[in-house]
Amino acid sequence: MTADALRLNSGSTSRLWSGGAFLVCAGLSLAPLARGDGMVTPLHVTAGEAIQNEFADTIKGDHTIPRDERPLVHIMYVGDGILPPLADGSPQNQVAEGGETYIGALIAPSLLNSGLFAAALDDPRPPEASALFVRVYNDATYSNSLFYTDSQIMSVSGNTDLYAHFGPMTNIIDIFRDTDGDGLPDWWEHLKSQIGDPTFFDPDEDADGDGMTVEQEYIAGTDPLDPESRFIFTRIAPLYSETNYVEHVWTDPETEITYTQQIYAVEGEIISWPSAAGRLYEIEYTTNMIGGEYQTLPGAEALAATAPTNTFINLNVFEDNLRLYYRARVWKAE
Ligand SMILES: [Ca+2]
Ligand SMILES: [Ca+2]
Ligand SMILES: [Ca+2]
Repeated sequence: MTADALRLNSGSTSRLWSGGAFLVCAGLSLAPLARGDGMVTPLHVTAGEAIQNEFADTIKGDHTIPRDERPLVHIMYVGDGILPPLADGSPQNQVAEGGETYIGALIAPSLLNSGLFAAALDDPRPPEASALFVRVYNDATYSNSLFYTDSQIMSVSGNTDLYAHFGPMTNIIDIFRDTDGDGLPDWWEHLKSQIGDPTFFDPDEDADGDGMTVEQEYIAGTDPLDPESRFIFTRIAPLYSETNYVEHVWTDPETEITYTQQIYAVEGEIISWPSAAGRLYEIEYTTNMIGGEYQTLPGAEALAATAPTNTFINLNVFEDNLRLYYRARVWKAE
């Protein structure tokens, strides 16, 4: 395969599929979350007050039941905002390393039923200025929980311990309500409107002028008010062999200096795009962008999100000098 074999036509424009999928090219880069660098002092995260359940009763860490059967606590990174749990209760925000604990954990036995917990996030400790929050479920597993409560946002600063203060319990089913019936759940409109309006958006409008409607941005997990946030390939680059190369040697006739150059073979192609939790992706290719049939790229079916970026290495071998055009499809995992 030559370097030419997999070149993408970077002049292509967006193409929409039913269900919110399109052909994409061009550049947007999202930096992955930085991790702690060398700090090993544990970060203590503690409940600032007793946590109450949906009936305003204290959630207890009953010492008569095993630790992991007490109500679940997640300490999570804020990232793009405090996102509600998915329909199965699983978190959309990233849980910090060591950030899963239980009510009554790491506190004195006399405090087990006080509705408190403490957690120690050890190495890799969240880096300075990370934004964290705590979610407490009303059961020992998120899949069994019907309610949850989130703390306020806390910023990691030096070796200062963090104290979480909580709002009221929220019914997990309620957050999927769609008051205006436009297909965009209230929680998403509330979060993305930036003004807390649960009926803010028209799903067919392109509110930020980036070529994607609000509904498409909802499906792709991009920001409907940020034109830089859209579903595009952020990287398409050759993957060079580390061992397989052709060596060219020549001598400059004037200086009589001999040069050696290794030209490494292209073994595949690196394809990256911005991704969001709870989405699945598929990459298709064609050799003829004008009216050609797209086929699924072998190995690139129903790829789970590794937010904020997914990368697929295409190692499929095609004929030499065959130019491929890609498009990606995204849908929400059920
Ligand atoms: Ca709605
Ligand atoms: Ca848009
Ligand atoms: Ca956008």
